[in-house]
Amino acid sequence: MGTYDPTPKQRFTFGLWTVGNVGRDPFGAPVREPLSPVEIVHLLADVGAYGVNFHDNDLVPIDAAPAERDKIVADFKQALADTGLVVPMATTNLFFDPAFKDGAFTSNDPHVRAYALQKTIRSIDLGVELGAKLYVFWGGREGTETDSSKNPLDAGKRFRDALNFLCDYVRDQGYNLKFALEAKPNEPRSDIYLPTTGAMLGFIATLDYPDMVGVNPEVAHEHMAGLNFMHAVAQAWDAGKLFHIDLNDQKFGRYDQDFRFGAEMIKQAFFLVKFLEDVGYGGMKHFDAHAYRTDGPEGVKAFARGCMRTYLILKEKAAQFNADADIQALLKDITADDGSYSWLNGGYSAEKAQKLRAESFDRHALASRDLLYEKLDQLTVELLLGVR
Ligand code: GCO
Ligand code: MN
Ligand code: MN
Repeated sequence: MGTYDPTPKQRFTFGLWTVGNVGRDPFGAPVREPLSPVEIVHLLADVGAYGVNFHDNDLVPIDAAPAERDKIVADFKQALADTGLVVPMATTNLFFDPAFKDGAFTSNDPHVRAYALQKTIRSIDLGVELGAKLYVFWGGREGTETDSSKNPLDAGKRFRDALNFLCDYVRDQGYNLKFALEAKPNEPRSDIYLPTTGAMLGFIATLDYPDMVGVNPEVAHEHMAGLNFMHAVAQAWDAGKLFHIDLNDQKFGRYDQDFRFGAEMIKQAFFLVKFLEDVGYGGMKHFDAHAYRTDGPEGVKAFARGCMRTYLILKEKAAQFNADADIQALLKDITADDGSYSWLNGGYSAEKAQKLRAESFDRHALASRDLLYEKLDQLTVELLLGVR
């Protein structure tokens, strides 16, 4: 058994907005004192994180004067230097300010769209200045309450134009920066465009520089829609598009709960970690979550440590699964191949199609096989419950 104490080499990251979350919700006021960005960097270093990510306005308030901005950025850089934390990812807040109430890049108002582009360009400059190699786009307000207000084809075109413009900006500046699109089905808008990771993957193929753009799937966002997150991650991985990942947890179908990783759905979290470890995902493991509103400063640290510990425990469980003789024997049986149909591998040919037509199959025999997935799943559950 390992110690499960996180260290920077495991590449766990948090946003300023995660451990910095003050516990405000639509029904209640903040319950925690705000922490400065410098305090957050030190907190994250204390708990063993590798990096810290931010929205432009997590770091620099939207109405900061240039001198104030420079001081904040200098202090933040000093905290990074003092702790060794890095900034792998940055993003723009295009959802909080009332100017974005009807969207940013997809707003019906060209002035709002231009402002969103300007804000993003400035924020990209700031992210790159602090070392970010990845830039996330979560279109928090890119949606509708009523479809009488906006044509989704116009919205899609505007979003595409904005991303193309920004890709060209990055190329023009010579920045070493890639983009990752983050889907969410709803909240805060009633409907948000491109609501799933799969939708984002389809959209990326329509961009001018698809190679620069991948996805940032989030557990909670696929779970809000009742979907299997690991399957979405696998599709992104298969497409070479898993540029980043937002780890957290939540119950299916609820509001965006942003709970500690593994707090709700241990089995889903296990298969996710197993997938990431089995394929050798080498990107950042970012926790986009926050502590329960019931908790104060100690609870926030327990939350951050808990996210990372659970990941490391599940990583150990995944190795145990891969080494478990009973589980592996079952898997070997399940996937056994006697080679009878290896002639079908390697693609189509007219001869193969001809030969296939002539084959006869015993459907009853095919159906009669007892797959023993019950046994396999129970072994998995017992492994997770710690009795294997
Ligand atoms: C949310 C989103 C955000 C984004 C963040 C970075 O549901 O609030 O997940 O936390 O991840 O804006 O783009
Ligand atoms: Mn979220
Ligand atoms: Mn997120």
